[in-house]
Amino acid sequence: MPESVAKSVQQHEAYLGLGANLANPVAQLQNAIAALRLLKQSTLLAVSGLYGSKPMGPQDQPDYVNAVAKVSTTLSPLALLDALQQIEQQQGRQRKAERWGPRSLDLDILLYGNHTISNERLTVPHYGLTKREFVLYPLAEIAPKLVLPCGTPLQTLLSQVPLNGLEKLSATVCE
Ligand code: PH2
Ligand code: MG
Ligand code: MG
Repeated sequence: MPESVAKSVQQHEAYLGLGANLANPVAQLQNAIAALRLLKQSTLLAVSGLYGSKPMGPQDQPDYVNAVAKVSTTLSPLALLDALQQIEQQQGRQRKAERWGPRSLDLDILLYGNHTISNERLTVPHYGLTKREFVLYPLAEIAPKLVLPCGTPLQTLLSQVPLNGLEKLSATVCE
């Protein structure tokens, strides 16, 4: 079979978490969204507003800016992860040992269709998805009726997780 026929072209809808708290976080997220528009084999379908959030983890770090984006992609989960890590690198991310420490840009795969994935590089759904207000509320803005692969409606999780100071910022994302 020719390679062009053998290759899978299945589209998957993936939700991505964006976060930053260093080096002008609003601009970091705006630039990341511009990069996601150019992501190979993918189409950016929706982006939430930008949200200011209190740091989870060490408290001696700046507040974060968070958002969630939805893409349709034919990239495999690991190819998508590679592409996201490349964008993090391009925007000057320095990987540090400190868990939950400050960062100029963090791009996480929250959901990849209805798949559950567990290997040494990637866990999907993202392990923090169900507990983090800065993921759940932006996600609900673009996918209010979403049901997680485990069968739990997003709205059920929202009712269990307080805002914890989360606020939508007036800064916008370019069309
Ligand atoms: N990301 C972290 C650690 N803590 N806190 C907020 N508010 N938002 C984040 O995106 C975040 C965090 C590490 O990924
Ligand atoms: Mg993260
Ligand atoms: Mg990450």
